[in-house]
Amino acid sequence: MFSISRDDLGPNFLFGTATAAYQIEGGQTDGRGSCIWDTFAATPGNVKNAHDGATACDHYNRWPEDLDLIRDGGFDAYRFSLAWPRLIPEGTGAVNPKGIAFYDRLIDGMLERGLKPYATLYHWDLPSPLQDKGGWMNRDIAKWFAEYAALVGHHFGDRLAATATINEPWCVAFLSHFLGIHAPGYRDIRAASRAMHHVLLAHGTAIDALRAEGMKNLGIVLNLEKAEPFSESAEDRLAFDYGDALFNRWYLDGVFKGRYPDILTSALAQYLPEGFEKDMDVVSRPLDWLGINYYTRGLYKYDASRPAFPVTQVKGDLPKSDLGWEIYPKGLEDLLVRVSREYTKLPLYVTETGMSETDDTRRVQFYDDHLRAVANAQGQGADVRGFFAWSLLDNYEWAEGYNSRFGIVHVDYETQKRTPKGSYRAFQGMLHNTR
Ligand code: IFM
Repeated sequence: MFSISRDDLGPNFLFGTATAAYQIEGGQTDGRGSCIWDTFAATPGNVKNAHDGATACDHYNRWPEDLDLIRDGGFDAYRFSLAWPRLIPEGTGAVNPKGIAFYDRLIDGMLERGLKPYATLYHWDLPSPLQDKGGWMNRDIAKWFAEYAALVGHHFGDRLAATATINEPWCVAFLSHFLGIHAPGYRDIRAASRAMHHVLLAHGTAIDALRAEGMKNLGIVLNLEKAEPFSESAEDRLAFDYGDALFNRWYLDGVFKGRYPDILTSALAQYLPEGFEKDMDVVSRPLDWLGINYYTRGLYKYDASRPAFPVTQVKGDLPKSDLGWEIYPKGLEDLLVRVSREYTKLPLYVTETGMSETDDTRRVQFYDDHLRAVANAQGQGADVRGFFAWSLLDNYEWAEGYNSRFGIVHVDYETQKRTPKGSYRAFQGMLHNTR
């Protein structure tokens, strides 16, 4: 059980659980097109055990049971993503009616159960035909994504409580085009620099397209970390400045200040798309809320062997999840306060937090501590309005495959049986006020 109670977060605080289409849906039938994760996972060496999302949690068929679990847990909202290749199999052009019908059923199913639909347009499943044209490296993605956004707004907009354009642009750009860990698996600084700008440009064109469809309550979901220097030396502080700029400030400054950090525009000058400055008013379109996904801190150390970018990220000595990520609730508190002081007074939502762990008692403690961190941030003036647990279900953890388990509900992948864990019961106890 949690030590924190619902009242500690304020009377209208929203609780939800989050998932993403590729990680749970499966159902690669009924006209769904190929996406970059299908081919990335099919390429040996990219994903542990060569796992892929072909079946995942079979949510495509089992969604009623999954929505029942969210309702019975006492949650108010469900954060889910729509699969672009299910709706527009080629990425642009012809629409798949069976894809529209699936999300009609899913969204109506949420409303019937009293759950608020919190939608994300893009959670990493780029249609393969668009990758063939360069994907996020191609400036035309701003048009392609706006076309897809308009379709979602047109068909589902009247039933969505809130809509985010992109989930975790750092992952879309840097993790996938520089570190090569996620699809499409590039390790190229020019590719990454282009994707870093185009992902935010496409966010802005999608906001325009959604507004043109009359939609309200629009935002973006950034994955942010509590960046810290390894020591207080001048060198490590410089390393921290680079690391913080690359992970946090590129996206926060871009979206809320309409400019990118100088330290990066200098370092990446020769790789960024020419004339990117002229796009910054689109990048910084006004929003209605900001989603923050928080998992851990980033600890930065000076590395003289990399003169162009003298930084290395090191592991600290905090307790860790089974993926080796440091557990740092105070980092969430500090981050929320920082964003609200330095960037925006918009409502903030913790759109994801959670841990990969088989010992669920640790997950209960994790959530209790992170909810307390949110309450502490509220006490310092941060306008935090909601918290979504990542994730409802154990699911496809990208390059880690199915062995990493983030769910508050266990999934047996042989039988697809769902079994609520202690962490689900802890939320249920708190949300039904029975602790
Ligand atoms: O599983 C992911 C999710 O897709 C995006 N945010 C982080 C989670 C855990 O790695």
